[in-house]
Amino acid sequence: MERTFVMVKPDGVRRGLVGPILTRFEQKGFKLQDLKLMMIDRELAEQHYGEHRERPFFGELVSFLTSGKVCAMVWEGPNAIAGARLLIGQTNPANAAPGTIRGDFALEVSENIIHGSDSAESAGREIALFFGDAEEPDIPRFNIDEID
Ligand code: 3AN
Repeated sequence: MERTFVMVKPDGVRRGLVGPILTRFEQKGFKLQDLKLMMIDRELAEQHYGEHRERPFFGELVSFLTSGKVCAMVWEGPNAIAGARLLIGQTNPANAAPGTIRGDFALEVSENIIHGSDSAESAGREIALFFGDAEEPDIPRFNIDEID
């Protein structure tokens, strides 16, 4: 079993694509482990995309990510990291195959709807960044079996 971090970016949330995206992950068979709709501040955006700090589009990327709410999620399943990237499609929507999320819903790399972790190391780092350590959840959790 593997866990991955997936985030619907502000363009996806604005366009009402959270539902269709959740559906695709659920239809594939991945299990939703955590989810929150949130604004991210500049510091979190810069930490999340730290590896792109030197790239010419970094400022634009951070402004875009902080321009509206994102939907942060943790999905679990066999090969969840690579599997999520297959559902998401190529970084540049112009090259993303039809049937993928970017292939079906986006046109340009600067607004490509969704992020998915690219490795086990990134997944661990990003889940901790957005949801805190599993041992110390940052919000109270309810056990669904204990709710009538
Ligand atoms: P992916 O999100 O598919 O892992 P990365 O990690 O290469 O792709 O890029 C991270 C994010 O940076 C992309 N999701 C995209 O929003 C943005 N990005 C990548 N390349 C460009 C570019 N040439 N111009 C503007 N934004 C870009």
